[in-house]
Amino acid sequence: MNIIVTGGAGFIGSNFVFHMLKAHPDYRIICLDKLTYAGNLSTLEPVMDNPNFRFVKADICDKEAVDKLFAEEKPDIVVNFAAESHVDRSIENPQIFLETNIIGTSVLMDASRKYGVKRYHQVSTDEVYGDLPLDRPDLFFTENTPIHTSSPYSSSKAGADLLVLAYHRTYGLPVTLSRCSNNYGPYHFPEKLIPLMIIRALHDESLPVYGDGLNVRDWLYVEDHCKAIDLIIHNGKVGEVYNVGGHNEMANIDIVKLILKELGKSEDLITYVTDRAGHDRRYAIDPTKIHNDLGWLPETKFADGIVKTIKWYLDNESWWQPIISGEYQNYYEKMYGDK
Ligand code: NAD
Ligand code: TDX
Repeated sequence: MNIIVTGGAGFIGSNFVFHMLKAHPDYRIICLDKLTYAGNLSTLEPVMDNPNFRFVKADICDKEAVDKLFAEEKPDIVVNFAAESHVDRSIENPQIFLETNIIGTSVLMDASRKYGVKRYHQVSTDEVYGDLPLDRPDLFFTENTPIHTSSPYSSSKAGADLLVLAYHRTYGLPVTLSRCSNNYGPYHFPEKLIPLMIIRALHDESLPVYGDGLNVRDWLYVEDHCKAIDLIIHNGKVGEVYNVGGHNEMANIDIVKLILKELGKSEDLITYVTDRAGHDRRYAIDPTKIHNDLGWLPETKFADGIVKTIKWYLDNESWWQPIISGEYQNYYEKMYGDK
């Protein structure tokens, strides 16, 4: 089985590459990644010499490069993780989100049609459903919740989702789609809430909490997400959407306080800053469908996962230290310089 994994040098994609090489030692995994600021080749170092692994640096929007790779590898399955993924960046510069997340998806699907790929899987997000009110804890996102986006990021992901379902209906492309809640774990890029707070707390720097800090996210350990995708590409029904989440809702401020407690740092580091524009209030996934149809359940409890994650960042400074320089530093200054 040949599987092309796009965005495999990023957070979830790299964890998926590791998972697949371990769970299916007879599969060949080909990672296609542009290595944007969020892609890190050092992450994939442990598998670079694996004969069942190949890395190719290319842009999913580059038709020629994508066509060449599909012609060479004749993939059975394509799993598309490649995306611009940070909401705050999409507010600063929406254009690249439309290019990568929508045009890139269409380029991959055109190649999948041309080369008779047996399954095209699109990795999407719960953000396409918009948000839920804080005072209605009885409400959850199901696969039938209407698309109702808030940010340029979520709109670009929703655009891609609609295109994926249209390619299935119009051309009969055998697609599946997963919409996952917030992931956390190793190799999470330090612009996102959990790694950002861990690293800044370690440096005794202020921790920028947006708005009142009461926004709720539904956290899932990244390995559990990878297992869900593995199940969907093998046993999921073509044309279907699967929500992936762990019933693990937490307010941002509680996560920040938990990190400070684990690191033995003072809550005085917490600084409330200007809220994110259009900030979604609450995400909460109903994972009944993937549980009933495919037998998936999250295995890592948040209390254990967050401790493992903090320990990983403490043990792997050599991974994140080079990242928090250069381009990222410029971005950071722009975002937080006046906050
Ligand atoms: P990430 O930003 O950490 O990694 C994205 C990867 O895609 C990087 O390696 C980057 O180099 C690559 N990439 C970007 N543009 C590319 C292009 N044009 N061509 C080829 N490669 C390109 O993202 P992530 O957090 O790992 O998210 C992966 C996917 O999962 C995304 O599609 C995202 O929308 C989705 N998702 C993420 C979360 C989350 O909590 N992180 C939750 C739900 C869904
Ligand atoms: O400095 C910060 N302060 C803060 O309060 C940052 C970076 C974030 N936040 C808040 C905003 C959110 O309510 O923390 C929450 C989580 O923020 P992010 O880590 O940026 O994630 P989010 O916006 O929820 O989106 C994530 O989950 C869904 C991923 O980045 C997306 O790619 C995924 O689709």
